[in-house]
Amino acid sequence: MLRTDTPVTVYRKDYTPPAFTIDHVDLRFELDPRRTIVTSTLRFKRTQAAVPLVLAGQELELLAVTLEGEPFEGFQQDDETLTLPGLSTEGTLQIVTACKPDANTSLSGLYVSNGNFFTQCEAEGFRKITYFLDRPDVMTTFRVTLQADRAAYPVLLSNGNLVAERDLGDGRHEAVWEDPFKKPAYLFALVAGKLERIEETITSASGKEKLLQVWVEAQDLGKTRHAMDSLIHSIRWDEQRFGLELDLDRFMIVAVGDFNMGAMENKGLNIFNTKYVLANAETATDADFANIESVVGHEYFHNWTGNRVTCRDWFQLSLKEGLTVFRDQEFSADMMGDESGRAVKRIEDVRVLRQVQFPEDAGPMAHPVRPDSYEEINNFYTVTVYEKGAEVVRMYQTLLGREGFRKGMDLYFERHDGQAVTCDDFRAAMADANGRDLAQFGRWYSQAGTPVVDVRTAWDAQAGSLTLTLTQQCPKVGIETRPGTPDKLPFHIPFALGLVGADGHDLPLQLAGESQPGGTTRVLDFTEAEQTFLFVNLPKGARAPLPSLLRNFSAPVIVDVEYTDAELTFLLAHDSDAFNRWEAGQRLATRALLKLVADVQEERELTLDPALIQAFRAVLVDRTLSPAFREQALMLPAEAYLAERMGVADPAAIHRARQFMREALAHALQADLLAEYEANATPGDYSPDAISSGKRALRNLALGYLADSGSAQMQALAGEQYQQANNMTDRFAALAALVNSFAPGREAALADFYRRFENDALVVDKWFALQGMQRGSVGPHGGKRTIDTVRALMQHPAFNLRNPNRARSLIFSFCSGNPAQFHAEDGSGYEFWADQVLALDSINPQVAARLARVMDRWQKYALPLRERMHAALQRVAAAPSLSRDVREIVGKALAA
Ligand code: B3K
Ligand code: ZN
Repeated sequence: MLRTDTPVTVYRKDYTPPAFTIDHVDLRFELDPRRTIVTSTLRFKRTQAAVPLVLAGQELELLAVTLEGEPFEGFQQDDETLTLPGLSTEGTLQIVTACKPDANTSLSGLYVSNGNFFTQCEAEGFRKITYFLDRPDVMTTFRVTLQADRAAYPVLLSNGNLVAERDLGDGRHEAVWEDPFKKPAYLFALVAGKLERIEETITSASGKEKLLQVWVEAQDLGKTRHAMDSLIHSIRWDEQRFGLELDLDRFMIVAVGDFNMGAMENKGLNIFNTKYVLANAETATDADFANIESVVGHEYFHNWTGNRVTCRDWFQLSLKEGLTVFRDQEFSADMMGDESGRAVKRIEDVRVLRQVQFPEDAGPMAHPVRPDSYEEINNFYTVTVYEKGAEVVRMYQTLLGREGFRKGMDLYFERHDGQAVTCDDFRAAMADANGRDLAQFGRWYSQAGTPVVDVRTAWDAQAGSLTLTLTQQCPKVGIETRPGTPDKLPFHIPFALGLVGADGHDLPLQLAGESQPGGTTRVLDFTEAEQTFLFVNLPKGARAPLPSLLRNFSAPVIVDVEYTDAELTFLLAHDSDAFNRWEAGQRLATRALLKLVADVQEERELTLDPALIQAFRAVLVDRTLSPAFREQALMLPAEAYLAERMGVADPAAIHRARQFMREALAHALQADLLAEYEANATPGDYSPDAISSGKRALRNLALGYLADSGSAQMQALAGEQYQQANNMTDRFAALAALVNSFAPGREAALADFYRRFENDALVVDKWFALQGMQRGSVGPHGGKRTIDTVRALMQHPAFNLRNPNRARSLIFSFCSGNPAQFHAEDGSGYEFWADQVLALDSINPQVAARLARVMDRWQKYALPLRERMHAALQRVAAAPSLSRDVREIVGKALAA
C-alpha cells in the first residue's frame, strides 16, 4: 500500500503527451495466489527525442528486464517507477515481475476473492500487475496467456477472443486471449477460478452472431436471468437509439463478491459486484432489479463511450462517466414503458443529485465536472463527475433536441473512434454537428458549485403580458476560494418553463418579437447574470398565469422562487409536467418541515396544516396518477436534504420534525392509506416490471406510514405481510416497517430474517443495513442508541470488514444513512467513524476514503457537533500512516 506524508497534487494544466507508445503487449500470467509471475513483452515506440522510458509500477518484485532478448541493466527503480534510459526509437522489452494476489486487500490490481482471481485496473491498478505506461492515452493491443492449476482454476478468462487452450501436463492448463481492439491498460481484465455460466447467442443489427455469457459461482446460477435479459436489452437499445453495435464476438459479465464499486467496463469482460448481477424474487427487491438493469446497461454502454473512445487523462473522466450515466438513465427511462414511468425515473435521479451531489458541490471536495487537480484520482469518482456530468450531457440534448444530440454523437464517433480525447472534443462535436456556439456552455466543465437562479415575475393584467426576470449566482466554493482563482462567469442554462392558466391548463407561449405562439414548454437560453423574457398574448385579467419553472429539471441548479402554499398546491394538482408536480409537493413539504424544525428547536407545539394534509391526500387517492408517481409524491424530503436547506444543520430536530410529519400524515390519512394498501396488491407470480413494482412501492409506502402511526393493528398487518410475502420487496418492506415503528414483533422478525437468509450474502447485507439505519428508541429506561446496536453487530460472526459490501452495509448505513443517530450529541458516532476509517485504511484505502467523506460538511453543523466532528477529523489526520486516499479527504475537510 502506498502511504505518503507529503501529498503530491497532480494538475490538469501539466498534461503532456506520452513520450513513448506501446503498440502491442504480450502478457503471460503464471497464476498462484501467493506469488503470481507476470511476463510482459511489449513493443515500444519513442515519440520524443532523448527521453528515458518511465514505466509505472507499485508493490512489484522485479525479476528480470531484457531488451531485444538481452539482459538490460541500466534501469533505475523506486517505489512507483521503473526508468529505462537510452532506448532506441523502437524495440521489444521484456519485464518479469511477481505480485502477491492473496495479500492484496485493496482490491485494486490482481487479487483473490473466495479462492478465485480477479482484476480491477481503473484508474491506476494495472501498475500493481506489471510495469507499464499506465495512463489512458496509451492504447495497446493485448495478447494474454493465462496458466493455472486446472482443478482450482478451471475457467480462465480475459478480454476479447479465446484463441487457444492447451493442457500443460503438470495439472496445469493454459488459455490464450486476444483483444483485437487497442485499449488503455485500465481496461485490461482477467478472471480465473471455479465459475459457471449461463449463455445465449444473439444476432446483432448487422447480422453477426454474438455469444453472451454471465459467469458466477455455481450456487448463484439461478440468479443470473435478469442480468442476461438486461444485457440483451442494453445491446438492442444502443443499436436503436444510437446506432451502436457490439463490436466483439463475445461479451462476458462476471460477478465477484469482493469489489470496491458497482462494476467495471473492461473490454468484453465486464466485472461486476455480485450486488449488480444476482437477483431472484425471493432475494432481491424491485430496486435491486432496477439497479441491475441500469448498471448492466451502464457498463455495456461504456463499450462505445469509454472504451472505443476513451479519456486522454483522468481529468477528463466525466467524458466517459457523465456521458455513460446519461445513457444509462435514458435506457432505464425507456425501459419504464410510459411517460409517467420516465418522470418517476427522472425524479429518482434528481433526488440523488440533490441529496448527494449538491452537498458535495458546496463542501470542501467541491470540484468542477472536469477537475483541475487531484491528489488521488480514485477520490474523483464522484457524484459530481458522474451525476452532475450526466446532467451536463442531458443539457446538450435539451438545447439541441434529441436529433441534434444524435448528430453530435455520430460526429463524435466519426472523429474520435480509437482515440483518447477530452471533454472539449465532445463539446466541439456537439457544436459542429449542429452549427451551434457552445463556448459559454464550456463553463459547466470548468466552474464548480450549484448555481442559484432567482425568479421574479411581473404581470401586466391589461396587456396580458408577463415579464420574467431570471438572475443567476454561483459563489466560489471549495478549491475555488483559494487566492488567485479567476472570478466565475454566468453559465449557459437551458431553462425550460411553461405557464399554467387559471383552469390548470398550459398556455401557448409567445415571446415578444415572435409573430405567433409556439408550444407550451419553452427552453430559454439563459446566459447572462440577469436576463428578462417577455411573454405576450396571454389571457388578460387579474389572475396572472402561474409559471412552471425548470420543467423536467432542465439544468442542475437551485431555483429560488416565492410561491405561496396555494400556488404550490395548484401546481401539485395541475402541472402538465409530472416532474414539476412532484417538485411542487416537495416544496410544500420542505417548507412545512423546516417550519416544524424551528418549532422543535423553540420547543413549540407541533401541528400540521390541514391544507397540506389535504394536498397530500388529493395525490394519494388520485388514481389517474400511476402508483409509482404517487409513491414519489408521498415520500417526504430526506433528512440529508433538509440539513442542506438549513443555515446550521440540526439533525436531531430534523428527525423529530420529519417523524412528526410522518405520524401526523399517517393518522390523518389512515383510511386512504389502507385503501391504497389494499388496492395495490400484486397477487400471482412476482415480476419486477415497472407497473408491478410501482404498485408495490405505493403499497409499501402506505404500510410504512401505517405502521408509524403506532396502531397495533397496522403493525400486525406488517407482521402478516412479512410472513406471507412471496418476494423480497414485500418481505423487506414489512420488516423495515416493523423495525422502524418499534413494533412488538421486530426482534423476532429480525431473527427470523437472518435465519432464512444467512447463506445469502447480499440479503445478509440488507439485514445489517436495516439495523444500521434504524431509529434509536426512546423507552422507559432511557431508550437504545443505534450506535450500541451497530457496535454489537460488528462482533457478529457474519460481519467482515474486508468485504466492501459488508462494511458498507453496516458502517456506511449508519454513518451516512442515519443522520439523527450518527450525529448523537455525545460524539459517539464520530468516534466510531474515526475508528472505522482508520481500521479500513489499513485494509482498503479506497473504501476508507469513501467513508471519510461522511465528514465533508462538518462546518454546517450546530455546536457542539461541529467541534466534535472537527476533533474526530483531527484524530484521523494525526494517525501515523495514512493512505494518500484518506489523507486527501481529511486534509481538504480540515482546510475548509
Ligand atoms: N469505470 C468504473 C469505475 C472505476 C472506479 C475506480 N476507482 C465503473 C463505471 O463507472 O462504470
Ligand atoms: Zn462508468
